[in-house]
Amino acid sequence: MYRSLSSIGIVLATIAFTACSDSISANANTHVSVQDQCDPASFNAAIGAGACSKQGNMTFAQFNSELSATQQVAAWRFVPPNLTVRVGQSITATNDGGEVHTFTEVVAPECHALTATDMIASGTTFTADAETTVGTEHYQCCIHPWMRATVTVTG
Ligand SMILES: [Cu+2]
Repeated sequence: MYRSLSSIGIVLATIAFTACSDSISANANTHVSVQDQCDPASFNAAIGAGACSKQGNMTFAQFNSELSATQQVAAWRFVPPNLTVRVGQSITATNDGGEVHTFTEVVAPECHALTATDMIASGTTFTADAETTVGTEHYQCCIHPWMRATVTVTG
């Protein structure tokens, strides 16, 4: 009898552990892809060498045209824009674009206090501070302020 009860306990513990890790990985939600479509020839000509280090399909003129018309450029974005994490988890942001971006948690003046370590070079990954409180947090790229993500932090 003891033996079967302890076996059940092990099975239940395994199910609980599996369910727990499944719910974390099913979210796949602690990672954000930072994206843009900068065309290196025109961006580097306009901004400077190295401004765009990956092959994208939007010229600098097209970028400015869309920005002027809509105050944003849709291809410059965080994917996904909405994430859910638990307290204690942090979000990593990989720059899959060609320009430098930031992934900065914003409440008020964070974008005015950036340092070199906040810059996410093309092809690199940045890990934000672990979330410490339940609630809703907002992140943005301080260079392209329409690039935003909303993070729901659960207990
Ligand atoms: Cu950006």
